[in-house]
Parts: sequence; structure tokens; C-alpha cells
Amino acid sequence: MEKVQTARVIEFYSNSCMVRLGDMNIPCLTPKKLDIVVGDEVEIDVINDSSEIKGKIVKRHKRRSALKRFLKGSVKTYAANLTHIGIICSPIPETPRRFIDKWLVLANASNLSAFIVANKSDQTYSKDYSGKLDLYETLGVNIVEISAKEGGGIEKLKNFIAMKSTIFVGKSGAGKSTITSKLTGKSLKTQSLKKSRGLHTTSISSLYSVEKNIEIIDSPGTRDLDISNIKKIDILSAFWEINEASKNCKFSDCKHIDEKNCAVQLGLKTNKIATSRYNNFLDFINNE
Ligand SMILES: Nc1nc2c(ncn2[C@@H]2O[C@H](COP(=O)(O)OP(=O)(O)OP(=O)(O)O)[C@@H](O)[C@H]2O)c(=O)[nH]1
Ligand SMILES: [Mg+2]
Ligand SMILES: [Zn+2]
Repeated sequence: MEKVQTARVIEFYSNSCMVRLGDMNIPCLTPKKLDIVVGDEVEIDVINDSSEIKGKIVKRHKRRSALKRFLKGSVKTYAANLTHIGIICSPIPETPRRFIDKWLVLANASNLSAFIVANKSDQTYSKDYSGKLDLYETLGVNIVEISAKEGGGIEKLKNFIAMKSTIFVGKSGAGKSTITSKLTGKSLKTQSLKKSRGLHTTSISSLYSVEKNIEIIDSPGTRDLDISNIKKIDILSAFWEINEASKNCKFSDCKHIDEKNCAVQLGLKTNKIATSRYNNFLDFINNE
């Protein structure tokens, strides 16, 4: 038997992938030219011989959205058909402000909405960490506070991500897989379960569908995020408070460093713009 059917890519390996077709998971060969990523909708030829079911991807549907990674000299799609990026933060290991700002820039460049999941609320917050969460809340970023370990806030998170397709991103150890386990009821490999202590526990991105029309992708922890290929205008618009202030600078080509009547400098002096955001903005604009 052989027939073409529409399926969803739930995991992608180097030249093959796993797709979901109804409630079946089917391994598939993926021709390189189709440029398949997790989240893609594809047409597959189902080959159902007596021993096993497998498939071959013959066509990729047009993507509704694409999360892009900007690697040195190239832009690569990393995941498809998402609506949101959930930045998983934790007090230990402490998520740096720079990491959050980079993901806000990346989300903006891919036209996706970003929110923060403040995980490990059972741990004690340092003053700096609380200040960090306050800063992003003031900037209008949605924050859902949870403890994946103890279960606090999980229902709130479920309601927040209902009807959304979210990829969880975050530093290794922030708790992406623990949260995914809690949401899916599946036992996934997390740092507390693994024996050898490598840097990253999760090595590929996997897509899960949960009740309430929730779609989540658990991704490997990110060490280096390159944003040097992102257009300056896309960087500026992800620093929306700086973007707003810059409209009142005296010079239209103001670099916001030491120019006269710079509204961004004024915002800094009056604490309307946080120093960390300003410093990251300048770093990112100057290609780090
Ligand atoms: N105290 C506390 N620990 C947690 C919580 N959530 C996760 N952890 C622990 O944090 C560690 C890392 O969790 P993982 O889920 O493996 O982290 P990850 O983000 O998937 O890491 P990578 O796959 O390496 O990117 C594990 O030891 C978890 O048990 C939480 O809410 N509170
Ligand atoms: Mg993981
Ligand atoms: Zn200025």
C-alpha cells in the first residue's frame, strides 16, 4: 500500500525525521532539498509493508511562520508554524538579562511573540533576579511564574499557552524538559534523571500536542545565540522603550551615546530606560 497523506514533523534528525499522522508516529526519509524542520506540515508517501510502517516526505507545505537562527553568514530556519517563544528563566542557574534580550530580538526578527516562564519559583530569588523579572514585566512582557518541580502555576501556564504553538527556549538547566514533562505527562530526560553530566540534556527539538490545543516544542539549551546578521532596525524595534525614546532625539542619525539632546540618554538618567537594556542594545547594534 502506498498513498500520500498530510502529516506533521515532530522531530528532525540529520536526514530523517519523525512525523505524526493521526495518532501514529511514522519515521520518514527527508530529501535534503525540502529543508524540513520540526513543526513543518508535509505530504508523505506511506509505505506500509508487512514488517513496519514508514514514509517518505514528498512535499513541504508553505510555512505559516518560521523561527530563524542567524548563524555567522547565514540564516537558517529552526522550527516552523509556531506562534510563540516561551523563554524559560530560572534563579539557579540564573538566566542572564543578555540572554532574555537576545531572545526578544530573535522573536521580533521572526515575527513571533515572546513571553517569560519564570520557573523554579520554589527557589530563593536574589535581589538581582527579582529586579530582572520586574523589569521585563514593566516592559510589558507576559510572565508566568511556576515551579515545574512542585507543580505551582502549571495550570496557569496551561491556560496561558492554550491555542498557542510555543517553543520553549532557555539556558541548559532552566527546566524546559521538566516543564514539558509536567505538561505532557511524559517522562522525558532531564538533568536530574541523566547519569553522565554532559552540558545539554536535550539534544533535539521535539513537538508535543497536549489538551486545550496546546502545542509545545522542547528544545536543547542554547549556549551561543548569534544575532550579528539581524538588521539594526529589527534590533531597535525589540528594544521598544529605546525605540520610542529615540523618536525624540535631536538628530535623526543619533547613536545615543554622547550626542546633544539625546532622548535615550535622558531616559537612562531618569531611570526610564534600564542600564542593562541600554548596554545590551548598544552591544547588539554594534554586532557584539
Ligand atoms: N528546584 C527546582 N528545580 C527544578 C525545577 N524545574 C526543573 N528543575 C531541575 O532543574 C534541572 C534541569 O532541568 P531540565 O528540565 O533538565 O532542564 P533543561 O532546560 O531541559 O536543560 P537542557 O535540556 O540541558 O537544555 C533538573 O535537575 C530539574 O529537576 C523547579 O521548578 N524547581
Ligand atoms: Mg532539556
Ligand atoms: Zn539619541
